[in-house]
Amino acid sequence: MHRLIAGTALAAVAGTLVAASGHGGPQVTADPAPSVTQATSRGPGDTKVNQFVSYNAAGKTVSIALFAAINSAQGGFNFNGGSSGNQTITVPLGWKVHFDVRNDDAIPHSAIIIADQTPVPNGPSTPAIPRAYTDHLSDGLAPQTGNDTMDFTATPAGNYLIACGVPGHAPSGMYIRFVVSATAHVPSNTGTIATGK
Ligand SMILES: [Cu+2]
Repeated sequence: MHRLIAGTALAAVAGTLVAASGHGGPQVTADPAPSVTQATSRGPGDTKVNQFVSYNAAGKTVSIALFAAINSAQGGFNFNGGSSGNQTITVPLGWKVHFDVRNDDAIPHSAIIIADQTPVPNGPSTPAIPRAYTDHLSDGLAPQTGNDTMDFTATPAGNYLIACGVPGHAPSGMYIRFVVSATAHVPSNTGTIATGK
């Protein structure tokens, strides 16, 4: 009940902000300000954090579109514009997580969630959360058309990395941060995020 009340209040605030500023959508920037204030209503019960992340608070589900090499940041070695750990996706502990992973690049890429570690492994192959990795982990999803999904429950709480499993890519900067939080009430996405798709 607490979450429902908070969500309704935030939606009302977001609607007021959109109406006042005159633009029709959320702004995705590198600004680390709480992205939940940019949330706009997406559908019954759904809240959009930004163009990549949306969630259903009542159902405790979050859907994340993850694009490999969405732009030229870090020479293409990025996820949704983030690289070398400069972007963080946070989800509440116990929520159901759905990733739709797409490779926009001319070379193969993949994705896997691993424990936060330094240095990042050359060819990460051990998921820290069961089922949190794509097909073609080492040889990569096909250039430009490759995609796969990852569906898992966000547990245990902790700090993780979303890294490319193709050897050499993660050390080249192809990783962002993923946090399973025991205290967050809703998902968030902060740091360096692509402004368009
Ligand atoms: Cu890669």
